[in-house]
Amino acid sequence: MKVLEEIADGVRQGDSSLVRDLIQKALRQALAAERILEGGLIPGMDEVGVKFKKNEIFIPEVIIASRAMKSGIEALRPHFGPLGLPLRGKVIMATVKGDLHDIGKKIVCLMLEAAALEVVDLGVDIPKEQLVRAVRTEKPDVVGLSALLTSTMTYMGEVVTAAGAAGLRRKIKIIVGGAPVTASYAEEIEADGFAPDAASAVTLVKSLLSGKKG
Ligand code: B1M
Repeated sequence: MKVLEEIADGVRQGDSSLVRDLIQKALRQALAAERILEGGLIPGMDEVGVKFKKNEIFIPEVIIASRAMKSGIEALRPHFGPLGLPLRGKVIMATVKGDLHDIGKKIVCLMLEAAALEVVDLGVDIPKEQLVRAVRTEKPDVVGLSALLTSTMTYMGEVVTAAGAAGLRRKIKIIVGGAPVTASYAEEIEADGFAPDAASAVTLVKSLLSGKKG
């Protein structure tokens, strides 16, 4: 679909206002928010990733593309939920200490909110002490950790250990995700689950909540 390709191109060019305008155009064409996200914004950012890896573009271009991506996510936010459904559970989300990547995490937050879950997004570069404090004050059902670097992924294990040491491990489910994270790594650090993408994160949280509450 032409408008989706144009949105992907807008992200690649890092043109935030173009991306926002094109999203409005796509919405006027009655395209669903999920389709715009999955068929326009994400492919655009994926291509930025490929070019970055091949050294065809550099950090400044990636930052500008990231801003356009985030502004697209914000433009879509009102068109996802929570559709007036009662809240079904509470999730704290964080990108772990040392890691500044938050585009994927924001998409996970958006999809969880659209599934009528309450989401508290702590942000990026979050140390385990802050997470423990947040679990005590927010009393979430689930804690979702995101990491995009192989060097920061290991910090997820430290968060699981810290939650245990604080006596909170049985009160929450901890799930992990992000490009370098795998199901076997989640198992290794004794997390309660792994999701490869935002849609799977919603399915995982729902299944953990029904197990926990049922
Ligand atoms: Co960075 N970066 N980056 N970067 N960056 C990667 C991750 C990298 C793979 C690029 C590469 O070399 N090919 C590489 C990591 C290599 C590695 O460790 N294996 C890398 C590097 C090296 C770095 C720096 C070290 C570069 C430098 O300074 N020399 C630096 C580190 C900074 C830091 O964090 N301390 C750095 C910086 C940056 C920017 C700031 C410029 C920018 C981030 C902007 C931002 O997020 N606000 C950036 C970006 C944008 C990328 C790439 C190009 C794109 C990431 C992205 O947003 N993808 C990335 C290359 C790539 O991934 N191909 C790269 C789109 C997003 C929708 O996907 O985040 O995977 P993703 O999220 C998905 C799933 O992973 C999943 O669902 C999401 C949606 O489906 N998911 C979860 C994510 N979290 C989840 C949590 C869940 C469940 C699912 O449950 C809790």
